[in-house]
Amino acid sequence: MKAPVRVAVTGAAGQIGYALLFRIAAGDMLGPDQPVILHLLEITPALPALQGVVMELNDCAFPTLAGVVATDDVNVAFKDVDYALLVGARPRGPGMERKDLLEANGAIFGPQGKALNDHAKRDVRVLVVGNPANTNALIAQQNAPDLDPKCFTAMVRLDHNRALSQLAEKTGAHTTEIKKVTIWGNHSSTQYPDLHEATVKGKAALEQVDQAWYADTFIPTVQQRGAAIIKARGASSAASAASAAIDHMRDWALGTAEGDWTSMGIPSDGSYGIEPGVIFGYPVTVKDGKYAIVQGLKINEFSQARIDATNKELREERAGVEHLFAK
Ligand code: NAX
Repeated sequence: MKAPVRVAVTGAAGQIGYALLFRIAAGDMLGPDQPVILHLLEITPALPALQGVVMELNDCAFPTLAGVVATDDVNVAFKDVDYALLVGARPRGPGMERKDLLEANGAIFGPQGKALNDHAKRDVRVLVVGNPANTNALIAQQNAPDLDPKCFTAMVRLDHNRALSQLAEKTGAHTTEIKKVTIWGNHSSTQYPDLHEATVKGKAALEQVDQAWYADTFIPTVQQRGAAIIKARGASSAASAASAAIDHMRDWALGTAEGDWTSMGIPSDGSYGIEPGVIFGYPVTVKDGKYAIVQGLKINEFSQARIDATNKELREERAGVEHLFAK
């Protein structure tokens, strides 16, 4: 067994938290030889419920669970952490405007960014799941001036996995036989699930499905999948979101498979014409713990229009939260 690492999870008593913690503790995220100490953050009224979750975690007697810290103090939660999964967020209430939602989340992710800045390991890997995930990640990043901006990422992996699942169902393949799917841009309905480079059983995906299915069924189905789950289940995606968070962190820590890539929301660096300043879904490979944007892909007119639309939305979200950035 390796020495334990510290993994913070916020919103730990929520529904994603309940699906996530047991898998992290069981070794699904960092491997069966990597013990973890969980740092669980909740708001004060949720601490009794969190205590119940801690009791259950202990009752699992996981070989890879080396300790649990449960707290409502963000400075304790992020002390010396190697990984931070920021799940807890303010949901959109009835009649709440987008502006109010961004503002309410700024009050959460600004202080959390600062606490990471002050207390986390210098190479902390941060994944923001709480919505609006890309812009919440940007707020946290902009309040952590002493950390490498590349420490901050947002989750588009659930969208990526949903795209794999839709394409697998359509082509009769297994998701493991599909490579090189990309989610560009925002984790929202403007995201662009791109199949131009994707292969199914080694052959171009877009030669195996017709363009009408791609444009009129596949893309909107992936974009609207979150709403479809809410309609069916009466609650938003939880187990699948937790599973995607595990996938994102595992690939970031342990690397992507040879000959494939994944999608991560990461700070834009000018690649594919996306100027720095937003957290953007890109195709990435990971090696030795560092992610890199897949370069040199040809972007046709169809793709460019969709990448532009999701970029525009992220720039608008950014404009709404710039006043929350540390000077
Ligand atoms: P829940 O409402 O079940 O849980 C959220 C938890 O966060 C609650 O227990 C709450 O007490 C806690 N919390 C609130 N403010 C906090 C703070 N300042 N510090 C610590 N904890 C805090 O929501 P859940 O279904 O678990 O979803 C969590 C977030 O994930 C939501 O913002 C949701 O929109 C988002 N999602 C993101 C997805 C993605 O792909 N990026 C997909 C799934 C999900 O919709």
